[in-house]
Amino acid sequence: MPEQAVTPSPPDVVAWPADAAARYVASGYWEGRSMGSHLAEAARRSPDSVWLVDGPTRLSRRELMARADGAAARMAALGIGAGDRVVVQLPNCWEHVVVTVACFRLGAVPVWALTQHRHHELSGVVAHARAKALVVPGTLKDFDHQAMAHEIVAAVPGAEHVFVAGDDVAPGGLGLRELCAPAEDPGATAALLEEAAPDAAAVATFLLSGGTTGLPKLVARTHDDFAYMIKRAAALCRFGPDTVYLAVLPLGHGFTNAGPGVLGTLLSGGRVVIADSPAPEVAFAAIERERVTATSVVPAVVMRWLAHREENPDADLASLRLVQVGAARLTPEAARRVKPVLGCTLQQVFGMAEGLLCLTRLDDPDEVVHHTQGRPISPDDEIRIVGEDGEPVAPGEPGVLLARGPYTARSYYDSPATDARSFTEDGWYRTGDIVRRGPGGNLVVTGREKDVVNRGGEKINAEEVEAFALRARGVAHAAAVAMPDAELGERVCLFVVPDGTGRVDLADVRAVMLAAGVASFKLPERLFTLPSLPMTPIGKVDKKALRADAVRRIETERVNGHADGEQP
Ligand code: OOB
Repeated sequence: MPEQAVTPSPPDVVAWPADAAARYVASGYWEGRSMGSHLAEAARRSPDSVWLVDGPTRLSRRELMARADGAAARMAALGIGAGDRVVVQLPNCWEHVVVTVACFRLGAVPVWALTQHRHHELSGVVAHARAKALVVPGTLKDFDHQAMAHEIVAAVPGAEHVFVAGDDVAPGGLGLRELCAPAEDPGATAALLEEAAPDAAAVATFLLSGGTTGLPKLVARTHDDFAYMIKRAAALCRFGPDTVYLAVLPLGHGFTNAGPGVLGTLLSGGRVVIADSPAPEVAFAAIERERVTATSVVPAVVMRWLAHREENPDADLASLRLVQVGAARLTPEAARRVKPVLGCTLQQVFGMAEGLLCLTRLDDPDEVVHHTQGRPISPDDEIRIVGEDGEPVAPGEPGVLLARGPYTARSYYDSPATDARSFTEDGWYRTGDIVRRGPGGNLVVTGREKDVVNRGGEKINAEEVEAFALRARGVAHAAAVAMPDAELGERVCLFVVPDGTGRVDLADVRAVMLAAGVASFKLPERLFTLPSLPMTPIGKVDKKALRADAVRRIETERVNGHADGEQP
C-alpha cells in the first residue's frame, strides 16, 4: 500500500495558473477529491444495486469496489504506486472498468489504448508514458497481444509487468482473474486506500490525443478536472440512478469513458452495460434485454443503426431516451432521422482528449440539435474563434477554435516542441478545428486545419502515414489526405510521386506499414500517382487541392469504371 498521497502535477505538465485554479475551486468545480474516492462514495450509497453488466457477469457496487480495491492492493504489493502509469489495452469487458477504478484508487495513472494499436503505437505509448505495467487481452481477433506486451516490456526501460485477461496466461505475466479478485478484507483495504488517496491535483489519467502515432501526445487530466468534466456532463445528460448506459464504442475512448460515459454513469449511481460490438444486432439486443436508457456512438455507427432499424422495426427500443453522437461530423440529414427512427433524443457531442466538451442540450430545439455540435458544458469554458492573423473573426464567420477552462489541459505531457505549436503563451489550446458560431452560441464544426484523417471517429495523423509511405519501394514523395466515404465519413487516400525505379503499389505501402507494426485502421485505402505534388504559394503541399483531386478521381471512376492515375 502506498505510504502517502503524492504528486501534484508533475513538472513535465504545465499547471493552471494559481488565480484560475483558485477560481475553479471557489466555484465548486474542483472538489479536492480523487476519482477513486468519488467512486467509492457513489458505491456506498447503494452497495447492492448492480453497477456493471458484461454478458453473464453482473457486479454490484460493493463487488466492483471490492475487486478494484483488491487489484489496487495487489498492484501496490508489486511495487506499482501513486503516479505510476498503467497502459490498459483491453477490449470492452468488465475488467477494463475494474482496472481503471483500481488505478484511480491507488493513484496509479491508467492510460487507455485502443485494441487496434499494434507494436508501433503501443510501444510508443508505454515508452512516452514511462509505464510500469501493460494490461492486455490474451489473443484477440487472431492477434497475440500477450506476446506483443512481453516484447514491449522487455524492450522499454522501466516497464515491468504484463497483466493478461483470460485463461491463457504465459509465464512472466499475471492473470486479471487473480489481479481483480475481490480484496480479502474489503473494509480494511478500502480504509487503507482512502487514507492514502491521491491528491486531487495529481494526474488521474493520461488520455491519448486524437491521431496517436508512434510518438503519442499524452494529455494529463487531473482528478479535479476530470471529475468536474464528467459530473457536469452527467448532470447535463440528466444521468442518475435510473440511467442504464450502454458502452458500445471502445472503452479506450475518452468519449465512452468520460463524456459522461461509463464513469459518469457510475458516479451518478446508474448502471453500465458493456457490449463488445457496436453492430446493431448486438446493441439492440442489449438495449432490449437491459432496458438501456442512454448510449454514445460515432456517426458511422448511428448510420448503421438507422438503416438496421428501418428494416427491422421489431426490437423493443422503448427504454432508450438518449443517443449521443460525436467524435466525427454528423450530417444534418442523419441527425434529423434519429428521433423518428430510434425514438429517442439525439445529443451531438464535440469533444477532445485535451478537454473542451461541447454538447447540445436535451431540450434544445431541433434546429440546434440537427445543425450544430453543441456548446461548452462549463460556464467557465472560454472559447475564441480566430482567423489566420490570430485575431477573432467576425460573429458567425469560420475560424480556428481555441479553448481554455477548468478541464482543458495547458500542455501535453513532456512535449515542449508540440506544445509550442498547440498551446498559446497564455494557455489557450489550439484545437485545429475550424468552427463557426451557430444559433444560440452553439458551435458548428466546418473543417480543420490540422493534418489528420477522421476515419469514423478514429483520428489518423497524415504525416505518420506519409513517413511510412516513403519507405515503400519506388516512392519519391507522398501525401496522405482524407477522401470522403459514405460509411465512415473519411478514409485515408495516398498520393505518391514515383521515383522512377518502378511501379508503386498500394499493397506495398500497406505491407510496409503492417510490417512496422502499425494499427491497420491507418492503412491507406486508395493510392493515386502524380508527376509532382501540388504546392501552395508558401511551399507546402496543397492538401486542399489533393482532397479535391481525390473526389474528382473517385467521381470519374464511378462514371467510367476506373480512376485516373490508379494502378489497376
Ligand atoms: C474525441 O476526442 P479525440 O481526442 O479522439 O478527437 C478530437 C477531435 C476534435 O478536435 C475534432 O477534430 C474531432 O475529433 N471531433 C469532431 C466531433 N467531435 C470530435 N469533429 C466533428 N464533429 C464532432 N462532433 O473525438 C471526443 C472526446 C470526448 C468526447 C467526444 C469526442
